[in-house]
Amino acid sequence: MRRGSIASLLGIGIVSGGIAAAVALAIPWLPVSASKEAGRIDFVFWFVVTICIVIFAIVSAAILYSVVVFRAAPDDDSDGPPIHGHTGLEIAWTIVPTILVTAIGIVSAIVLSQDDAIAKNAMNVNVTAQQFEWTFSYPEAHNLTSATLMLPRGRETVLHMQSRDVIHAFFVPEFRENEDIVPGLTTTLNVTPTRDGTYPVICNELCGLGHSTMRSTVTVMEPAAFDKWLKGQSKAVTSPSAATAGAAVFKNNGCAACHTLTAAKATGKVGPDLDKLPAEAQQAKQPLASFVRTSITDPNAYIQPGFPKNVMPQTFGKAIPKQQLDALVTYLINSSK
Ligand code: HEC
Ligand SMILES: [Cu+2]
Repeated sequence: MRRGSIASLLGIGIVSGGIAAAVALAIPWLPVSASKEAGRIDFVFWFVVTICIVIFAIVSAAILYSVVVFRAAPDDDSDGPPIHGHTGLEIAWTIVPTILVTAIGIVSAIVLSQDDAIAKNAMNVNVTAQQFEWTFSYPEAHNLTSATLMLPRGRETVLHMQSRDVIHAFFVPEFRENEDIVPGLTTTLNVTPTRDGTYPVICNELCGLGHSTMRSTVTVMEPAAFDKWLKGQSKAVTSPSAATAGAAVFKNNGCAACHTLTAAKATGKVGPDLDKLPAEAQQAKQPLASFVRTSITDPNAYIQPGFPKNVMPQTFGKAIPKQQLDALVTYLINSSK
């Protein structure tokens, strides 16, 4: 091959590789990375992208060079020269991809096993998924339940995930991880947050009509702030005073987003006004206490006229521990009097 052709091949390769690298780097394709696991997964991602850019540069150099240099003249109708392959080239383009794919496989396996390793001081959180709600609970804090996931920065958390109906999937783009939640199984996912902030929790498995609304948030905070939150809330929800405990359970489980309750300064309008519970129980022809309890644990058992079915989360019956549910019911009865 002539010197000139090697130079032009190199030139085209560098230009097209440069364009591809600029597109990869200049556009923020990924959301911020907020966990140790995400950092490792990003490493695999960029490892593969780099290989792709190099291959792209080589292939586009060969194609563009051939298009220009070997173009047939407009009046040239003759056949091209008969070519019977090139053993050396064929060996090369078999061995090089084999090495690259094996390298990607090894790097991925290392990252997967690092992400799956459970640290000694790992915290456990239970995740309950149900069309179309998330509930998180803290077994180390009297099974305190929360509608949003709170995590301390810098400590590994193991999520133990269960579904009450169909297959869902837990996905936080900033954590890069995705794990299916399958009825009858408990699947786990490790996350070690590294960056304070609030990120979306998304159901990543088409799970029914409300799939796109099956969202919550995860808030990563300073370890000290997290301990304060966890201790404070677990003390509140287990308080012997139903007013304190019930108010905390009401707040943590996101009831205020949908319901009005003056005692809790809640002004939600999606569900019935809970200040009017006695009248609503009468209308349903049920004793107040059992009406309130069943409305929380099995919302579809009775639907308040004028309000939609399947909007109130169905997860509370399983997720909220009995003692905290008792406090919530007492709190609602006392607050609505
Ligand atoms: C996503 C919105 C939403 C959330 C969150 C929610 N609810 Fe509801 N709730 C509703 C809707 C809608 C209804 C009416 C349909 C029905 O009767 O099930 C309802 C009904 C009720 C009722 C029956 C009231 C009546 O008059 O029939 C009670 C009690 C209740 N919710 C309590 C709660 C409590 C306590 C929480 C938090 C643990 C909560 N809800 C969370 C939407 C919600
Ligand atoms: Cu889902």
